Amino acid sequence: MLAMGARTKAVQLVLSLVLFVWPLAAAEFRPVAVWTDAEWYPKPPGKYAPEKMIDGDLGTYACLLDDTRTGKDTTVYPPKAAAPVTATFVLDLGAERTVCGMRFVARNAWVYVLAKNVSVFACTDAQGQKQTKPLVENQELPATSNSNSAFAEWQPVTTRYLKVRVNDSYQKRYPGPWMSESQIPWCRKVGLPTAGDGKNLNIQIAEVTCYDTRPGDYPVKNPTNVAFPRHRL
Ligand SMILES: [Ca+2]
Repeated sequence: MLAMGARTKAVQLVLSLVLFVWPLAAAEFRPVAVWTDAEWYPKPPGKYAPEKMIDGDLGTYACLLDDTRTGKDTTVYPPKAAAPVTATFVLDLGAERTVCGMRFVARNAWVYVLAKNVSVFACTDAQGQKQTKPLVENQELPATSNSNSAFAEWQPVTTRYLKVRVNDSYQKRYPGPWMSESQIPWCRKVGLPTAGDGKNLNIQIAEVTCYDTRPGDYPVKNPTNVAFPRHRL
């Protein structure tokens, strides 16, 4: 009888823990498909395809090429690409989900090549043409590298498809002169990935996920009266 009572208490404890934790745990949804009308870096074939941003592998990344070729320089790649570096893609969550934000994971390298500014829309088709509803517009993302994440957030919405317009990328010519005169030549010399030389204008994304509750690693600004938050001490 005593054992039964202890077991019941244990079950109650587990249940109450589950009920307590369940609403707080953020669910992240990995899209099941991605569509884009942008080109992607073609060599070697498939290595930088859009699907690499939804394959669950931080070591792979999509490399979308600038789709607004407003420049004159044909020696850059893609030819005539120019800032701002832009592209559009549509994520298919596979089913209707209630989502309030998107995580953009940077490529695992010491280079800033992730999206810099995005607008996100809900839509009702896989190519982002129908009933597009703006969720967040011209959201500036922090410069992010080394598998770290940048976030865009909006009021919760239930949708299957999300259209992302990248309004600019960090992968363009960085302001000089120290990058072009020292950092970039040094990277080339020691064989590290380079970015910011203005020769390649693209957007590189290792992973994209959507979430229903703000994730625990979302960077929250310090309250104005706190020098350093206790949870980060
Ligand atoms: Ca990937």
